[in-house]
Amino acid sequence: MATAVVAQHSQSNFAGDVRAGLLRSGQKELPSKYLYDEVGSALFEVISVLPEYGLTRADERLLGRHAVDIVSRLKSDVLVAELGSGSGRKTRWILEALTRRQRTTYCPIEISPTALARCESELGQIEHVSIVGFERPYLDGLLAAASWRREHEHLLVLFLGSTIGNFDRDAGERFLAEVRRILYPGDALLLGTDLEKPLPQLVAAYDDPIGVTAAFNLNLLARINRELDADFDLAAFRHEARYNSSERRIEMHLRSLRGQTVAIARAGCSVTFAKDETIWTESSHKYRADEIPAMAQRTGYRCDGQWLDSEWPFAENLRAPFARGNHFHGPNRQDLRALIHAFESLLGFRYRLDRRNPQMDSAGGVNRHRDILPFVHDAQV
Ligand code: AVJ
Repeated sequence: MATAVVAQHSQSNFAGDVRAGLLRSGQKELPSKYLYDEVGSALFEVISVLPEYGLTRADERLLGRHAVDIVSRLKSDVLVAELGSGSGRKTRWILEALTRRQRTTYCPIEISPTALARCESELGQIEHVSIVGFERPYLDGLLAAASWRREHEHLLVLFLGSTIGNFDRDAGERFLAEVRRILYPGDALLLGTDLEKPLPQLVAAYDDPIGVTAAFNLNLLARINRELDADFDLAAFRHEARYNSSERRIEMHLRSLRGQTVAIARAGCSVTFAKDETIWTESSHKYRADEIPAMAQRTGYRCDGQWLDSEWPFAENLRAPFARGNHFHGPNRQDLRALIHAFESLLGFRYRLDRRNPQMDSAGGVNRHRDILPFVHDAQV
C-alpha cells in the first residue's frame, strides 16, 4: 500500500461561476459539481443508502458480481484511473479482481480534496495497490494519470455511478470523445449508466420522503453563504425534482418561495428572484441499454461488454477504443499543443510522494517530468 497525491493550486472559480449562473438572463443555474463540498459529499453518501435511490447499490452490485469477468477482458498490466473518486466502495471490487493477477496502481481523479482523502482511506489498505491521487479536473487529471503509466501498462478508465448523466447528452458525447483521444489501443473505459425506469420510481429517487436529497440540493445555497459570504434564506427556497421526458432526464431545481433579493458579497453581486423562479442545479440523464453501443461508436469506441442489473435498471458498459487508423488517428497537431500545454502545467505540480513505495520513488522527485515526455514522443503527428 502506498498513497501519493498530486495536487494543483487550483484557482477555483466558484465565485465567478456562481455570478455567471445567477446573473444570466432566462433560467438561472448553478453547476452541479459544486454540490460536493464536505457537507454535500456526506449527504450524497446518505442518499446512496436510501431505499428510494437504488443507483449506487445497482452499480456496486454489478461490480461485485462481475468484476472478475470484466477484468478478464482486459489486457494485462493495467493502470486504473477513475474519474471522480466517489467513496471508493465500488472500485474496491475492480481493484481486488486486478490484484489477483498484478500489482495495481490506482489513480483517483477528483477536484474535491475531501472526496480524494475519503477514497484514499477507503482503498489505501488493499494489498498490492498503490494510490496516486490527482486533485484536478477530469481531463487534466486523466492526461496526468496517462503520463504516469509505464510503457507496458494499459489504462482502465473508470467512469462509474452514472456521473456521465450530469452532462447534457451532446456534452457527454464530446467528453467521451475527449477521453478517447487520451486512450491507446488496448486501453479501456468502464462506464456506468443509469437506465430509464418508471416515472414514480425515478422521481422518488430524487425527492425522498425524509428530505435528504432536498438537503443535498439546498446545501448548495448554504455553501454559497459559507464560502462567498452570501445571505440566502434557505427557508425561502424549496427543493424540486422534475422529469423532463423529452430530454429523458431528472432536473433538480431550487424554487424561490417569494420575491427576494440575495446579496453575494464575495461574488460582488446581488441577485433578484421572482416568486416561483427556480435555480437549475443538476441534470441526471437516463439511458436505454440499447442506445449505448451507438453512443460508443459515435465517440470512437466499440462496446466490449454490457452488464445489466435486474433489480434497478442500470448498465455497466465496457468500451474499447477503435484501433488507430481505423477511425481515429491519435493526436493531431492541435491536440499535441493542448497536451504540451497540459504538461507544462503539470510541471507546476506540487506533489507528495510516499517514499515507502519504490515504484513511486522512481517516478518522483525532479525526474517527474521525464516520465511525461515519452508520452509526447509516442504521439503521432
Ligand atoms: C452521483 C451524479 C450519479 O445524478 O443520480 C443524487 C447525484 N443527485 N441525487 C445522480 C444525485 C441527486 C447522482 N450522481
